[in-house]
Amino acid sequence: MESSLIDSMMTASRDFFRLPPEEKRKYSNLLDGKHFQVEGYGNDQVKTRDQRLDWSDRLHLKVEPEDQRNLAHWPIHPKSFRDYLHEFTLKSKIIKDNILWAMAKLLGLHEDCLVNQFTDKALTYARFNYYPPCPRPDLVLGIKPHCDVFALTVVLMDKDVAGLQVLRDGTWYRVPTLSNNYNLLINVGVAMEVMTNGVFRGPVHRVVTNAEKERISRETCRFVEDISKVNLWFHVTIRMANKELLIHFSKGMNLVTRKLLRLDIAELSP
Ligand SMILES: O=C(O)CCC(=O)C(=O)O
Repeated sequence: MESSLIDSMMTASRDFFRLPPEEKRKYSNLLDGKHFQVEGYGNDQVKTRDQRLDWSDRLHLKVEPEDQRNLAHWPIHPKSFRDYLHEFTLKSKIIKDNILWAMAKLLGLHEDCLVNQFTDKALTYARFNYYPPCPRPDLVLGIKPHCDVFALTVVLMDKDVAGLQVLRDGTWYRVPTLSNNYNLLINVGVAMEVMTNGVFRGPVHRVVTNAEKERISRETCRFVEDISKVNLWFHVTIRMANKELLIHFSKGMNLVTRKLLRLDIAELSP
């Protein structure tokens, strides 16, 4: 992906988050100011009165299939936001397809196996995260610990400010920034973990806040249409292709539910 496109996308995202609140509210994720919907600009869905909220604003947009875009949620300011997002979506798809080919090869499967799981009806969402400076980073997270439920996520990270952390064996590891470059990070989601019978794992991750600096990230996440069907198909294929890859998940949806439940219960503290 050209660095000029990455720069333009980052600048357009920053400019959007700097718009006055009344302008951003035109794209609100609260219908009639009350009813939460996934798409649009805003914060977490508030489910309980004592819920701890994330220290971040988000803009969430469906970008694929192209004919299902709801342009009412797509900002018209800054002016080129929509064009950059369209181009960024196309380029991210090429990156994801390349990664899916490589992953299939690593599994000893035909290189098209994973790519073919995504028809042109597969959903892709773009999510823009804005983390303002936070006076008490010890008390609040930018995003709580979670696993992505999607198949693959391409994350475009802020080049100056780190914040993303990954959990491994009970320890949080900081994902560094690469100086002078925007980092494109590929995150494996739970759907991919299910599809590959756990060979590729979807990591638990979180975002910490920063007392002085704001941070922005932007990502595109790809869904499979029906995870349970994909999983069943893969059970057969992987078993045939590589005998030692034993099936360790009987049903994809069970794994997704278990992982999310575990996170809910543990509510891993910062
Ligand atoms: O901000 C980041 O670097 C990652 C964001 C993230 O994990 C998410 O949006 O689910």
